Amino acid sequence: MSKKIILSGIQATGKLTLGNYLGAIDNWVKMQEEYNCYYMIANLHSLTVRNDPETLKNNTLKILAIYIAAGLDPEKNTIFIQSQVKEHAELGWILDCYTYMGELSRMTQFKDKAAKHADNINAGLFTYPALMAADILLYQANLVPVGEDQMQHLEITRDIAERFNKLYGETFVMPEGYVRKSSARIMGLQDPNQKMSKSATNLNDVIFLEDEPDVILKKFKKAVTDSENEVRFNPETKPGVSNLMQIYSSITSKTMQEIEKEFEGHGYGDFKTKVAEAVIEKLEPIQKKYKEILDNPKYLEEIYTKGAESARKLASETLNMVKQKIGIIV
Ligand code: ATP
Ligand code: LTN
Repeated sequence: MSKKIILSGIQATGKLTLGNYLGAIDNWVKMQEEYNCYYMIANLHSLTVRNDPETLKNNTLKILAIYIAAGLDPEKNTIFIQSQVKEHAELGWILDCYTYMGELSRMTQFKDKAAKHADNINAGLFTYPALMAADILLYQANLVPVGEDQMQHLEITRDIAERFNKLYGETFVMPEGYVRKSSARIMGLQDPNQKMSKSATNLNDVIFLEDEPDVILKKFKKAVTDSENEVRFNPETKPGVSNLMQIYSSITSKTMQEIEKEFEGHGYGDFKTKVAEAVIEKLEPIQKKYKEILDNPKYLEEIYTKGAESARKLASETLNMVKQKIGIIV
């Protein structure tokens, strides 16, 4: 039996965070043996906010370097840059025409980003989910590993696919979202009621994958907790401590009970240091490899060139089928 297909991606806007790593990349690494995986850098999606051109280019390559440094094997996976496979933009347009304004206006990501960038609520920000649906459907993906915040986009993708299949007969495979429970939503260290996000304004809220060990330790030490001084899991009443436990758990694979036991009778100071140390230890080899890879732009170019070639094969097959069905001359 042929392997199931996975597709996922990360926008090339800003520096990657511990949330991106635990919520997305680390899961991808675990899936690469079992599935036929397509992992992309969503640089077209990045255009929905304003970027400095040079920074966008650098961020695209940095994310690629992180993918490899974190353990994605370019021999086993198809790793590519979205814009290099033109079929994404083309199917994106087609799917725009099968997506309703009403559906798009319900998207919480759109509402959040529109509030954050009130001076630039562009049409691309609004139709973002149709392009994301194209990313997924082009590869007939069965499974899409993402953080919990992306599940609404998965649902709209399924709605679009189903609508299209009803109109034109079986065309797209129905994708399922896949969220790993332990790291579904890593929260900010300063505001544990908001997800940890690349575009946060308070830098102490976020652990960036590039942060030096002393910076990581400092940020964890400053993390917001509560006045109980008891390491106990309860996201409702103890969001700060629970978030730190979540991070510790997804790195060490310990259960919440095991963590509660480990820190019974210890204060928060000790706990925070242990969480920081676990994160530092996990990130150190990744950071080392990341620096080496970034120093070798030729290697990166080889990877994305080969990835795009391989991605194009499946993408163009799907796009041609779609065009034939809707009456666009191929
Ligand atoms: P932005 O802040 O610019 O919206 P982001 O940090 O949310 O960016 P995305 O590119 O939107 O990053 O997300 C890439 C992947 O990382 C998605 O699968 C998303 O669900 C996951 N992810 C992002 N932040 C978190 C988080 N805090 N916890 C778990 N998963 C996350
Ligand atoms: N919208 C996603 C990034 C993204 C994506 C995709 C994720 C773009 N295309 C396709 C999975 C599948 C986000 O994380 N903000």
